[in-house]
Amino acid sequence: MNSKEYTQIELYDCKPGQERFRAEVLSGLRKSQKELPSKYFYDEEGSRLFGRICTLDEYYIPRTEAVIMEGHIEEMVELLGPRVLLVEYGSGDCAKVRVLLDHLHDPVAYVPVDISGEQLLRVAKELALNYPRLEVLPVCADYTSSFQLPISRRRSDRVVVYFPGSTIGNFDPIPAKNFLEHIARVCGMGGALLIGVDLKKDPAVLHRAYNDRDGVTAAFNLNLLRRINRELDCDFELEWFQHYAFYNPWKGRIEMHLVSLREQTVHLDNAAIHFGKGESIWTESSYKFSLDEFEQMAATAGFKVEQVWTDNQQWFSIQYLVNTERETE
Ligand code: AVI
Repeated sequence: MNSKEYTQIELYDCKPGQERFRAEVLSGLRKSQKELPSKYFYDEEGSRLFGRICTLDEYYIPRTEAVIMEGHIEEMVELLGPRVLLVEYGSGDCAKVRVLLDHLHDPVAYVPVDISGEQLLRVAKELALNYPRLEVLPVCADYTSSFQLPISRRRSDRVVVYFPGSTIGNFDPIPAKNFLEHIARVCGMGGALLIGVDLKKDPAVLHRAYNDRDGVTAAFNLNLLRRINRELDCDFELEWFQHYAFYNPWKGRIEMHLVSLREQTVHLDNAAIHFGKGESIWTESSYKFSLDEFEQMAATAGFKVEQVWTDNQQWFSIQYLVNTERETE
């Protein structure tokens, strides 16, 4: 094997344990507006269902983002420059990053970060085979908490974080700003962020995207309860909860809930959690931005928006941000 080829893949495991999962579920269900963190959607079945959502006609995000990427990839890699260390948050099946990896000039390493360890190791091995000159350093972690970036063998000219899919929209405004600040520290002064940002649009389009006719999004939402039953030995009766998603124009976000169809009590450890008929568990927010709103939020985190690419309908954007303020952690 050529010494420049990297096919030995080791996983850096910083995955949150079951105890944290249990604690976050319990504290969310004890709130007056019950809630569950959306990051727990992605067990094996949840990741599979999300993969199906991404193929739905109604869910415009992946195809719109892909069209923008493909149409502007040359400009993007020019801006990113050579010898980049590329970090992807929430890398999933690592499908999107391939366009970048195919075009980047001599990338030093690729660090996919994901909470789903088995999938991560499998796709990291595949990538290492497909890109033998690239060092692949997978990190299994909840990327919303801080974790140590692995050190690449070759020195990079800059660290670039890739955060596609508008997952930034799944954070509330203050956590979103904190998260962008954390990214700024990871990529360091002069480092950059290439991020997918979903834009404000006709609420009817948004409503359809989160209420697809095949009920895949509903199954994705309900699967969270199935996961909690299985992993935390809880007794949610899934047939008595219903998916409910709507656009809240005042807050500029889709809210996804699970509504209790009757009065009922659910048990978790020693806690009995009571639900009134019609009461909901808030499972996800998906914020939609105007270009100005996003630019302002990025600026509060120390990022300057240098370039924005959108589709013809201005439904989605990919933005290139440079860290002008924050030193590395
Ligand atoms: C991952 N995230 C950007 C998706 C979204 O659109 O907020 C998750 C999703 N929820 C329902 N459908 C898709």
